Parts: sequence; structure tokens; C-alpha cells
Amino acid sequence: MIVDYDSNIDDVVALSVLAKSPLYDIKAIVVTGTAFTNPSIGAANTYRLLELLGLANVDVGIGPYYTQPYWELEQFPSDFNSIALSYARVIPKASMFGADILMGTYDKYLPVSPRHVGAPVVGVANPKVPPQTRPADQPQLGPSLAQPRRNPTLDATTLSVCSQAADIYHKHVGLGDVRTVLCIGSMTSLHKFQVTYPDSFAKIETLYAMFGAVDVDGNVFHSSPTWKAEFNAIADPHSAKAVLSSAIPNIILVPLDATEEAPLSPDYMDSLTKLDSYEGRFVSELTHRVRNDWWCQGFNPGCFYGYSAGIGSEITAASLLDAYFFWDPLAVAVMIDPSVVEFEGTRPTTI
Ligand SMILES: [Ca+2]
Repeated sequence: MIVDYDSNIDDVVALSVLAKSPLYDIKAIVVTGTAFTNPSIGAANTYRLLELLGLANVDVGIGPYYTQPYWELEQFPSDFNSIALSYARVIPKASMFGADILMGTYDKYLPVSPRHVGAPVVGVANPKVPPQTRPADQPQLGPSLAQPRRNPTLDATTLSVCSQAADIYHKHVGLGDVRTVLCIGSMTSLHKFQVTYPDSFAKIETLYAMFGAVDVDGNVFHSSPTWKAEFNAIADPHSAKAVLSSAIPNIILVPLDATEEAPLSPDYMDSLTKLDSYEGRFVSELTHRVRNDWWCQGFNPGCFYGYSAGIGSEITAASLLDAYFFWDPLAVAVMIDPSVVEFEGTRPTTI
């Protein structure tokens, strides 16, 4: 299977859980560049996480930096602030305290990987992530964007372990035997695969995705007072609409309606502290750091952010259950044990 993610905190937790399951054989990771993630840093962290998880030979693809229609641009689009991208702009790129350094755990827990991408992210000042030197056998990135150049060949044997996401998808779905995809970020890379290699895309049989909000509010907290948008949906709704309107036979969405039943509750956080494997300690410390630090430093140090309580609210028993959730890990849990949730057999009609 292929995991398509945005290398954020809960993505990393989800992949750590999935890697331990004997039910799935992970062939490749795709790091989408849309929304929160800085893709070259996300890919570098992914290489290191794969080392930790014993998956050092798994391919990593880097998705487009922009949503469509800006996929192929190598320069920052002049009309980026136009209404056309207003939905994408509501999600800022990660800060140095967030996904880029995995709340500071990346140098404590993640082994150094001999594989890494070779260029610093343009436009993101992060003194704690020094520029890396590209080894001669690693792919050259584009001149201004943190993603590989398009591979001119379609031969799987010449595709690098680090290539554009669509090429990596094609290698494993079109030319290989992967039929299952888990998407826990925007659907930008998946849609790029859809339009670049339509015959390969048609071979996908099952898509799991943490996506959407059906009968509950969204979770893009700063987007609008209405809070209707779910993060992965608003990051690239056009790509999502194309993918979800395709002929993939089995599409299993895990929306906010389900994930809101899986908060970082104090009881569950306590249980994480009892994990004694290296991977378990990593997940425990990462989730504790995000629970303790998320939003608080930027808005009101010492206070915790909760949905209903609002930014900078006092920490209460209710707010602890109403802030950060196991969004992406729940999608993995559904893949491993579908009985953890109840299913409704409808497709969303509004994207
Ligand atoms: Ca994610």
C-alpha cells in the first residue's frame, strides 16, 4: 500500500502505528506539499522516521508544492493572493515549532538517515534546520521549489527512491501491485497521479482517507467564524472532488464526525506513557508535547486551546477532551480493525 500524508504530528503517529501492523505492506510514502507541510523538510523527517520504523528502503515521493492549477510552476505564482487560492491560504506553512521539527522530538528520537533531500525550503526561515548537502546519487530538486524535477522516464527501474509523487504512485500502482492507498493529507498528490497516469490511477481498488466533516463543525480554527471546513478538504477541494468522483471501487472516509470521538484524553495519554518500545516512547513524547504546547505559546502561554472553550482558555476537564484529536491515527485504526467505528454508506455530495 501507499501512505499519502502531510508529515504532521498525527500523520507521524499514524504511520508509526501502521508500520507495526502485519496486515499491510507499505511500499511508498508520499509527502504532499499542499497546506501545512514544508515538503522537503517533511520528506527528510520521513526518511528518518522510516529508519526508526525499520522501513528504510520504502520509497518517498514528494508531491506538488502548490494545489492545482499551479502544479507545474517553478516560481512563486504572481497571483497567489488571488481569490483562486483563498481556500489554500487559510492554512499557513508549518512553523519551526510544529511539523518541521515534530515538536522538537526529531533529533531526540529519529535516527539520521543516509537518504535525504538536498535543498532547504525556499521562503521558510528555520535556523534549526540547516541546509543539507545533496549526495551525488540523490535527485536534484527544482530551482526554486522544494520538490524533485519531473522524471523524464516512465521506467520503474530508473525511478529514484525520491521522486515526484505522481511518478512514485505510478511505479507502485501502475507498474507494481499496490491497490490500496491511505490519504491523510490533502488529495493534491493523488489527483496529480490521477491526471498524469490515468490508467495507473484506475488500478486503485481501495482508498482510505481522513477527510471531511459531515454533520459536525470543521477544524480549521482560524479560517472563518463558521468553522465549516475540515483541514484536508479545504487544503485542496478541487483535487478532492476529482478523486472522490472517480471510479475507485472502495472509498472509506474517516471524517471529523468519527475523529471527534478520539480526543487526546488524559486517560489515553497516561496509557501512552507506559509504552516502552523506542517507537512507543517517541509517540508518547510527541503527543504529550503537542498536547502541552499546541497553540498555547502563540496565544496565551500556560493555557490550553479547546474547540468550545476558545483560544487561550483555562485548562479544564472539558477542554482537554475538545482540542487535539487522533485524526489520522483513527484512519489507521479503521484499516486495522473496522469494528472501532460505525459506517454509513453514503458519499459526500458537497466538496
Ligand atoms: Ca495529516
